[in-house]
Amino acid sequence: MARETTLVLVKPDGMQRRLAGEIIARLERRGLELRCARLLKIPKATAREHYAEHKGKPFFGPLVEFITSGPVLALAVSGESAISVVRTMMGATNPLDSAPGTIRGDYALELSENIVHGSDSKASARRELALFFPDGLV
Ligand code: IDP
Ligand code: MG
Repeated sequence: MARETTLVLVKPDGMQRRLAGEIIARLERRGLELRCARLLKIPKATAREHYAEHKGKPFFGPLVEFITSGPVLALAVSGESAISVVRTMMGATNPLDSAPGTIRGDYALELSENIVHGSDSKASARRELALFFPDGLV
């Protein structure tokens, strides 16, 4: 058990559906702390880097197109075991498998439009936070 910081993105579909406030409220009510926030349209190069682990997969191109299709809200979120706690709150990657009560399980039906991103490990969190908050604020 340790205090961690993780990257959460409210993806373009979440922003378009005005779910940013709901997602922030869930994170805060859980006891997590917002450390930094940025509303931005992700540059293509940043998106490719962010999703580098998926390079070569058939959905990589559409994924980069989608994540750069509109503004996202990037959040640095801290708390006890924040990385896994946020992943559990998000629900399974495919919303058809996400449990009710999770963000994806409550608000999504499509794998490619699943509302939120959350870092999946300490190494990913470090790498992704540096991509979205490069000024050393986090
Ligand atoms: P995660 O967002 O739960 O960490 P990843 O496997 O890292 O899931 O995939 C990144 C994103 O790519 C997913 O959130 C989802 O939107 C999309 N994705 C994952 N697998 C597929 C697929 O097989 N087809 C289309 N989109 C996918
Ligand atoms: Mg992932």
